[in-house]
Amino acid sequence: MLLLAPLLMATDPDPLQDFCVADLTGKLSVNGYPCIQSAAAGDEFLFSTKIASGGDPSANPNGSNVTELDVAEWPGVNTLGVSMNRVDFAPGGTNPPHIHPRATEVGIVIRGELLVGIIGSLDSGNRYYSRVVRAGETFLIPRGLMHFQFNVGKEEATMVVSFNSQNPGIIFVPLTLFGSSPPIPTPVLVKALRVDAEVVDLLKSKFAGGY
Ligand SMILES: *[C@@H]1O[C@H](CO)[C@@H](O)[C@H](O)[C@H]1NC(C)=O
Ligand SMILES: CC(=O)N[C@H]1CO[C@H](CO)[C@@H](O)[C@@H]1O
Repeated sequence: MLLLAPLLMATDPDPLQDFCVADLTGKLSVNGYPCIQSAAAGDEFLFSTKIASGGDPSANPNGSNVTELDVAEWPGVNTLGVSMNRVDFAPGGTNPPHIHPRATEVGIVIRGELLVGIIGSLDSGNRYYSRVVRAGETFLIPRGLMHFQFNVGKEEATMVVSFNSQNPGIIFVPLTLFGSSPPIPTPVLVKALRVDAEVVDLLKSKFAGGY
């Protein structure tokens, strides 16, 4: 038992070198990607301009556009337990209710005003926490809690968020329920959501092609 204990308590090991720039062509292992040769890891892996500008938030039905900066976009974060995203919002646009299964998120609104909503687990009585967050103000999303952002301003809005994971992952709740592949059987959703099959089928039709 004593010999097993350290294994059971193991978490991500501390980095053993200054950095381990991801070799994205390498085979993914438990704690990220293998490192490229350190001689090939130059300054460019410690700096990025990817979120200096954002995407067009009007190009899709949800009215928001995410510019990702996780390990796939920024190989330098490999094994360091951090990453970032920038999200741009059209007026009335939303980053739909979603969950990051592997990370806590901290964010700052850099222009405009966003309604940020977070729903606690049943431990909190399913509590809805929310506030309108304005330019310069920050918010915190504990790991695993469902949350959303919604642009309540008249202009475009932008936020920049950071995660304590190089690969936080994302579970979009509407897409998960109604757009999984293959789909969740309709009788399950009829029972769980307490609505008729027509309602479930209508919702499924909205997400059949993804988001
Ligand atoms: C985000 O914006 C870029 C252009 O800036 C566009 O090419 C891309 O399709 C947009 N993404 C989505 C999901 O709307
Ligand atoms: C932030 C967000 O939810 N973006 C999604 C909006 O819709 C497009 C597709 O239309 C998705 O790819 C984005 O992830």
